[in-house]
Amino acid sequence: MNPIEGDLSPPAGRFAIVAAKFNAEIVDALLAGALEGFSRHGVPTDRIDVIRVPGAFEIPIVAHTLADSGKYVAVVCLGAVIKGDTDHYEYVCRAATDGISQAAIGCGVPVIFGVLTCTTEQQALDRAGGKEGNKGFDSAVAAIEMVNLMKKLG
Ligand code: INI
Repeated sequence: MNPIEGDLSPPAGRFAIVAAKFNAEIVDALLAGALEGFSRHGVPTDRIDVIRVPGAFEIPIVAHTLADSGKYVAVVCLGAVIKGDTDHYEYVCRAATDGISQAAIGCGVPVIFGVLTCTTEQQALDRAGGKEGNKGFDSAVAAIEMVNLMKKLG
């Protein structure tokens, strides 16, 4: 067997982060985690562009545009969708998940899903620097791993 995987060595190139403004307190914590994840793995802040969008629903079109631009080696998507009293949550989650995965597949550039989909605000806080870690940090690490993997596969 010859396992092929991406390592966490610092890749060259620019990264983009698309971050929703909705549930800003949580997404800002994810963003801080992502920047920390990049910097700890040798990607400085001046090689990262941060683009803010109104909500998770708007992430896919911007992620697709960025991934397609040829300017970035990977795009990290950050958002927090929290269940309310209606089924609105389901539609926003579906649009974000489907759209983000389509952007990655359609552009051939890693587009990382760092969108929390939670039943309660506490679950989201726990995953945005709380007791369950920081999904933004994990997303930055996944982006680096995927860039290095795609390089090996190419
Ligand atoms: N956007 C989010 O990012 N998180 C949410 O929890 C959310 N809820 O629950 O409504 C949300 N809605 C806004 C949506 O993403 C769009 O910005 C809006 O519908 C305009 O298209």
